[in-house]
Amino acid sequence: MSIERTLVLVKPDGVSRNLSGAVLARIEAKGYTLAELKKVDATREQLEQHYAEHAGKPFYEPLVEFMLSGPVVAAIFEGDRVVEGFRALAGTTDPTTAAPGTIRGDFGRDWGLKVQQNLVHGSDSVESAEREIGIWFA
Ligand code: DAT
Ligand code: MG
Repeated sequence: MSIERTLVLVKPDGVSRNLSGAVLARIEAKGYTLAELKKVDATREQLEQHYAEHAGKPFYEPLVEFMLSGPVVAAIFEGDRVVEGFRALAGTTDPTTAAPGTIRGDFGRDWGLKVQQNLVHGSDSVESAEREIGIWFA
């Protein structure tokens, strides 16, 4: 057993489409435990820290602007191997091609050159999770 924590964000597209509950329900149904939950208007500073690895990439500024376009729902989930478990639930980055059965694959698609509208963020490693939890739940 390796009990981990992961940082989940329901992005502005998921919140504005009233899908926050559906997303959280899938994570709980998988057997992960909700530890913290809040709705938050992200700041540019938070997003620059959160997405620091992507600074300078062509999609970085549109991504930050998108994340500022409305509230997000931030959650910490706990469980055995929850980091990779949630990434599997979320599906691959591009919602158009994410596998059906995943959050991105079932609820998302490319609404017009907007891969960033893929409903959810999930930490990609235990180390990333701890860093990101510090940004959103300081
Ligand atoms: P993930 O969210 O699957 O971990 P990532 O960390 O590579 O993906 O990128 C962070 C976010 O940036 C991603 O959720 C959506 C956006 N993004 C990634 N690649 C993109 C691209 N080629 N064009 C537009 N947005 C992109
Ligand atoms: Mg990522």
